[in-house]
Amino acid sequence: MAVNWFALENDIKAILKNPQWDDGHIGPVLVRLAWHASGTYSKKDNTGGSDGATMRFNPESSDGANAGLEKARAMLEPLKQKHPNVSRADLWTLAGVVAIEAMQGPRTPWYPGRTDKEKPKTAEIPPNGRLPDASQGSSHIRDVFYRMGFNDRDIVALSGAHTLGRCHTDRSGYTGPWTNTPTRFSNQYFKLLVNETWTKKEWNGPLQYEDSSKELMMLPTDMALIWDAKFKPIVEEYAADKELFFKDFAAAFGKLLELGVKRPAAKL
Ligand code: CCH
Repeated sequence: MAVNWFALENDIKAILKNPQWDDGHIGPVLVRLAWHASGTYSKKDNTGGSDGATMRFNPESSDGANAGLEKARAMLEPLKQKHPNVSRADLWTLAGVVAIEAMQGPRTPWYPGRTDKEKPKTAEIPPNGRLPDASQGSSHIRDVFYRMGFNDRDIVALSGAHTLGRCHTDRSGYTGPWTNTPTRFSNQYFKLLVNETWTKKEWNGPLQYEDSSKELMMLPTDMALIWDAKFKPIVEEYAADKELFFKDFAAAFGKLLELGVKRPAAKL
């Protein structure tokens, strides 16, 4: 039986606002789930990516980079039960798309057709360490995103998702939001990177940066975008032109969600 995509999207929209969750909204963590499910892709051997919904299995489920995402997956599970014909791989990626649009972002091109692996062989589950390490710099970011098939412009555009959500000491070890509007998709992240003065936060946690109000944060990988001579002009473009950022983000995020999907290539 076919999935009623219209009803499913409406059901996703209906669970986004949640007073029990950070900032009253689960959209940001759903975007992170869609990204981490997809960002394990390696173009070298065409492994990883969202197809298979392999994040349910070890070692991917216990990758430190995925800490906290079990909660996001659990929040989507009732929708899987209500729409049994949707694969979790489609549900997790679509939820990220619906969340961004509901938070006033662009509509990302998205296509169904992923299937769930029920008993994946070890080789079918991406190993730990494929997702970026926030403590590192631009050469690491390039290694990770070039492995997926992205270029510098895509990397900067995708990083703009950090306009949403926040860091948690019990998940990544970092703390705080990047912007004052963590549930509204915008180019605020780029504006802050360009216009704020960022200094090292003095605390016992991992190295992160704070703005002059001490309420907002940047990871070392975020700072790398303005310290790198090739990334910086792209950050400045997006800081100055929200529409351009939205257009480039939607294209790059759409490409991310397609990585490794085993069906006839979707038209992007
Ligand atoms: Fe990210 N991200 N991300 N990120 N991320 C974190 C949270 C979010 C990195 C590290 C972190 C992307 C790229 C990178 C989101 C979307 C995207 C956290 C905090 C770390 C650390 C996790 C916690 O403690 O809860 C690094 C490193 C990179 C690249 O180098 C990309 C690409 C995307 C999407 C397109 C979103 C959204 C969040 C907020 C999650 C939440 O729970 O609020």
